[in-house]
Amino acid sequence: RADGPEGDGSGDLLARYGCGPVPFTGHDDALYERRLIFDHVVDLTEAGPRERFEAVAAAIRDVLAQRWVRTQQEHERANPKQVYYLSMEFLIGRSLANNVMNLLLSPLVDDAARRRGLDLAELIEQEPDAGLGNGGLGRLAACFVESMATMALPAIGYGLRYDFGIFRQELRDGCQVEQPDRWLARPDPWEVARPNEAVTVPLGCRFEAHGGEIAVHRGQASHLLGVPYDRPVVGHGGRTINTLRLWKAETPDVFDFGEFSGGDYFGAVSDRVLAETVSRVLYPDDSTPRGRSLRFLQEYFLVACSLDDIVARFLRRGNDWPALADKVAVQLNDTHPALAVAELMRILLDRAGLNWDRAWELTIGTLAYTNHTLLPEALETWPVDLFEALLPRHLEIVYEINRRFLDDVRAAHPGDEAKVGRMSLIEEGPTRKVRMAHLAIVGTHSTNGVAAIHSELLRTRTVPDFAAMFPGRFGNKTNGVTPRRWLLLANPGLAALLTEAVGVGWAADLGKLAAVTPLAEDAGFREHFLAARRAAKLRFVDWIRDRDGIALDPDSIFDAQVKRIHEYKRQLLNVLHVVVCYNRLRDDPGLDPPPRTFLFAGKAAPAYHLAKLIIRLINDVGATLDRDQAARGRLRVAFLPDYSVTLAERLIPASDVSEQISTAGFEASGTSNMKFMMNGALTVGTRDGATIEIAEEVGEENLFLFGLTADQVAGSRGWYEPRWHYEHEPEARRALDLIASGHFNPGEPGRYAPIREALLTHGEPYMHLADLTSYAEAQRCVSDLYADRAGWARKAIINVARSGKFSSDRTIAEYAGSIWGATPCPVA
Ligand code: B1H
Repeated sequence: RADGPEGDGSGDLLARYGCGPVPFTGHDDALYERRLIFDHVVDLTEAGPRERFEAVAAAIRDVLAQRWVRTQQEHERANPKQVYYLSMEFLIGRSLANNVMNLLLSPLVDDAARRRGLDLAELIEQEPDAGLGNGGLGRLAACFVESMATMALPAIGYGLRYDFGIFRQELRDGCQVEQPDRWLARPDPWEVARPNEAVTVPLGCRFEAHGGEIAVHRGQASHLLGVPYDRPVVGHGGRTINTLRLWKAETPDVFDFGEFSGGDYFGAVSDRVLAETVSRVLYPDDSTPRGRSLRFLQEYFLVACSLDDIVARFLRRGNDWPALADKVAVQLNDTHPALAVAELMRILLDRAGLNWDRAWELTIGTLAYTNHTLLPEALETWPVDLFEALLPRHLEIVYEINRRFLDDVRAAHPGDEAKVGRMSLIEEGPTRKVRMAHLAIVGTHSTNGVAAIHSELLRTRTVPDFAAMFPGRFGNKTNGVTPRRWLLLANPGLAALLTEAVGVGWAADLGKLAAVTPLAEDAGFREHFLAARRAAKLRFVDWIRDRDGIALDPDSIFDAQVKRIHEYKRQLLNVLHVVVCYNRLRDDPGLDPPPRTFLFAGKAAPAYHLAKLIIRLINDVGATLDRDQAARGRLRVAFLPDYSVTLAERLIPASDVSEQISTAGFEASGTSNMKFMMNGALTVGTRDGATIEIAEEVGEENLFLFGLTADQVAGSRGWYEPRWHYEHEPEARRALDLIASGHFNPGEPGRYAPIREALLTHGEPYMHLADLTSYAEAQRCVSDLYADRAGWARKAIINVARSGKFSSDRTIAEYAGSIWGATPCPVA
């Protein structure tokens, strides 16, 4: 075929790897029926939607099984440099439609479903999201493993198989209520348990868990068992199928029932439950870890299981220790797996018997670290006491790393004990703590940030002493997102139009979209483009009505801010602007701006009270606008509950405006900004994170930038006075006063006093009021442009056309080239 069956560029990819698509089942067209009958023991006509979903998914897994095995065999045979991505989070979402797409099976599956009268859309809705992450960091990991498979890199992702992923968010009276996410309540059709490859994790003590913390019992060592559960990571084109290996914590039978249990049958069985608490639940804190001791154990469990597995694979392939850094590259997703530095040293010293210098050289050469946030409260530290109880040998190693490191610091800066204190791996104080970021920088050969500005701030402000000492270690890898899930799958109408415009191949080579640029001037193309966007909007309107009973007006501008609720992301700035607009409408009923629907979605960390209050405010404002004649039909606010990968896939293609309004210098990168751009939304944003690079790609005239720069924000620290804005800017004052007056919450007038208080505090760190005027001005430009259909379409098309840089394939190519030294290992 000249074109792939998707009409999406897969033909090109197939040509690249030299063969056509493998048929659905190897000519076995009854896989689905067999799965239904034999797995579910149910008559074909009586199977419910969930059973039908499981049978379809199992049939797809049957199709990919042989390719998955073949990928592993090829990697074993070729012994290439193997890449490992260690992450506490993989925010995967659903897999069925994604796997069908990447296997290039869509036409066959559509046809097979049609012949059987199966409603595929209904079956797809049966799959729960695998929500094993909080937000951007976890979704990035999922995009990365997909890109690595697409690019035929020999790569494995390692994470934890949480029984409960990110909590399900319900709204009651406009307030967030957390519910457990029972994503494994029904069997997951994608995972393969491999109990025979379980690994043992020794600990320095026994422990009990209480409320997310552990109590340690010193003196008696204990063990955990790590059981791997493998999930296929299908590369686009279906040639390489890599593995995402997630660890489940269990108790080793021999241990509990043998020497330790001492006849205490009941105690031993309940200890098994205790051990399993280690992988029970994902901690729901985005950007700011809460320092719970059970989390420390989770992090070590991930590191110990994964490194044991990595080393076993390395040796099994016939390699010898000196080749470790030539055959293995381990990327640490933030400091969460930074214990890998101490664990790998322990393996090389105690197991391989290498001397310190050799072990250290190999450790540094093998490991690399990505930083994802500059928020000081987010930099992980763990009490030395916790190390001492659970991982005494690791603490010894950390101390020795620190001793040698500080010797080097002193040699370079004699007499500068202040610097030594700043750089030490140990934070001295009432409780002594290990600084995980310092351990990660010192113990790896590469430290990178996730957008240009972030990497620069990391070097110049957060860890300048380290950047001076190890200048060659610091770099930037601007984030990206996979265009397969976020464009080809999420927006089939636009995807088809792009294929028509630039031909096949763009989905695996997003730079090809640049050829769309001149079509922004083609009136016919603009109409097709607007029609595709309209179709996505209508699809979303239907979907969200069915899901939540929320009725949206597709003739209004869909203006979306969807991300975790956090003060630095400034959902409050958005709300203040909505209230400014509301006041204008109340003042002047003759005003006629284009109707707008402000869409919010996002979860608040359960203990982050102000973030939860922000959710309630958004809901109160939304309900008030709906009741008020002045706003009706012109200005709406909707909070969509339970933001998830699946909701994002539907909402982003339907959105006209992308809100990226963090205080400059606070958002490391952002990745939804890229997804919106790719789908043709226009950005209203600050000069922060990767939004700066989006502006560079599209040109500042093709988005709406506003607000203070990161330098201006940093320069105002200490003297910023929000009251000045309150007193001199009538619209800001009226908006704040209306919120504080109880207008949106007559039943409980004082409800939003804490928000007013926070926004008016001297030195308010996120500078909401300082940016409100320029934000409102940018929003006025949005409304003006929307009235110009052609002008809007032009800019939107240019955004899509220039989104090539933000494919995670580009990001991964940079990691592979300049950090990992890894090359593709195509599977025949
Ligand atoms: C990001 C986190 C994070 N940065 C701690 N840091 C966590 C920190 O559970 N914890 O303890 C969880 C997550 N997440 C995000 O990473 C940044 O805020 C985004 O700007 C960035 O786009 C994303 C991916 O790099």
